[in-house]
Amino acid sequence: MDQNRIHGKTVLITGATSGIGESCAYAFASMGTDLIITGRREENLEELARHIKEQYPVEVIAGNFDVRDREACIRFMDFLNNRPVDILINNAGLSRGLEPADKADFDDWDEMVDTNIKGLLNMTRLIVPGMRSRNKGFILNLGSIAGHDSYPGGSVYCATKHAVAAFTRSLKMDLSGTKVRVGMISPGLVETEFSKVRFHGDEDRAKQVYKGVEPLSAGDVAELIVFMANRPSHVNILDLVVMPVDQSSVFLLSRNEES
Ligand code: NDP
Ligand code: 8X3
Repeated sequence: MDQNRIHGKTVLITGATSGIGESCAYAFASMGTDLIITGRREENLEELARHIKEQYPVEVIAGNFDVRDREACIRFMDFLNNRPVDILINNAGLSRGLEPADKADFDDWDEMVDTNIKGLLNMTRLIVPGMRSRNKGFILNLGSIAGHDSYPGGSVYCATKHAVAAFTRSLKMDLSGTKVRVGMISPGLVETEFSKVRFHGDEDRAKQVYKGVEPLSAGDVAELIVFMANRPSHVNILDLVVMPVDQSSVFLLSRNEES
């Protein structure tokens, strides 16, 4: 069995109120990692904190804020009062809409850019100085296969994930000479609230995305994120691309039409 190198460390997870972030909270707690969980839906955060504390002997701190709001991010970091964050999971993110670029909604674009890029930048800028001064830490960004390729209707979502990929590589270089590790994970299709959010709450349309394929689960991705965090301190996985076996590219899904 793999050695546990993250027991007693502290992980801060953005977007822990559902999907991959929520699964990461359980996966890290099962390793004995203390949690700082954040997101906008306060009720979900409270429920998650309660469930984790019932099951695992770890500390759980919840932060209810919007990563787009830089002042709120700063206030939360002040509240943490220099508590060291060993692992930062920049997970909060979303897609909105699937319209061609010439018909897309400006507000959808703003929301994706402000959350997926600027929110991630806010949290990284606030947390990395502590990691640099301690000469250790791990920043894990949620990329996507949409950060490696583009697809019609995904123009701005794909652009935000390409930005995450570019930023991740630069950040690794900026931290060259330190022992701080930087990486990203680039999943394909994962069944979470992602498609429901993309289609503004249209559950039927969201279900069609996963019809006839076995997508990744949030737990599959969380397991890999824990694996990345748990590597020896000299091992840096820069990018881990993972898709379900039924998916071979952003375009190629093998659907079982009968199911
Ligand atoms: P979910 O919609 O289930 O989760 C998204 C999380 O992000 C929620 O916890 C949400 O919390 C949080 N979030 C969104 N906007 C904000 C904000 N402004 N401030 C704080 N938190 C925010 O989707 P996933 O779990 O699938 O998505 C997680 C990440 O994984 C995203 O970055 C996504 O792009 C990426 N990804 C997803 C894939 C997929 O197929 N599902 C594939 C590849 C990457 P709340 O609403 O409470 O704020
Ligand atoms: C989510 C995967 O292919 O829907 O990042 O963009 S995809």
